Amino acid sequence: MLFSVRMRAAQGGAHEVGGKHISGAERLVKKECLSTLAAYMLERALTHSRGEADFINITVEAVACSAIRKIKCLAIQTVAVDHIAAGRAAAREKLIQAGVTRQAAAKGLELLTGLTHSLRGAMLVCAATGKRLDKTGERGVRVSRMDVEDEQAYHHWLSRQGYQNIHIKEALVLASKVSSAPGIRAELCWSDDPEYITGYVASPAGYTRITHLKPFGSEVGGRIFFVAPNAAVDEITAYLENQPVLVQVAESEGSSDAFSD
Ligand code: PML
Repeated sequence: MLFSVRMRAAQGGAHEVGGKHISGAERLVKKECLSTLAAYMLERALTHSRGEADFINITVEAVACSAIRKIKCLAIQTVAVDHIAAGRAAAREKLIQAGVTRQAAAKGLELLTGLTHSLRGAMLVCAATGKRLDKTGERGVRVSRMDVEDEQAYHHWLSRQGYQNIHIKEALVLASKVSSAPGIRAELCWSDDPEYITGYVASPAGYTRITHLKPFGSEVGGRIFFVAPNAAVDEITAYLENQPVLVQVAESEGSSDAFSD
């Protein structure tokens, strides 16, 4: 048995009563890790660069191992750009390569740039029209119940490729789960951390980091999941929110080709 641990923190009261989102985290861990992890999550919510939380919710739920789906980690590529306009143009092209229409890619970018504050979850958008499909409003769809299968192997795999920071570690697990959902064509994300300007486009073909997607100092970030036209939005949402997933990395050096199923 594993335990799903979900943390969300806000300032000015709970999210439900209009508090500002400060931090969130998702893990799937063994029982013996629970108290250390809960203490780490509390500390993180109280010392975040978005501000100090005054509402912190940590939910712990048992998950049967038989319910867990194992999926492969997406391979990483980094595209270095000098400024936001170049970053957003690169993001648009990546989305188009992943099967999002030019119109939907432009609308998705508009939706993210048009936010005045960060959503806790993601917007689901049609990959053909760019129309928002989920009905979750200010909350967004929150991707939950995921982790890596072997934390040490994951950290080695990342650091062999020169990647160390917590943003990548967490975002790549989330993006791998999102890309494994039925009907997902691509994801576009940039951080709500004011000090972090790298964002990414992910799709079943891989995870492309783009080094400049938002202005330094901006607290507004978010995620758009582009879904195939006529995809079952309720089914995708249920998978993203409820299906427990463990992400596996390839065992041999920095390559995701080395998997044996
Ligand atoms: C986040 O931390 O909120 C999103 C991180 C996006 C980019 C992560 C990366 O550097 O690959």
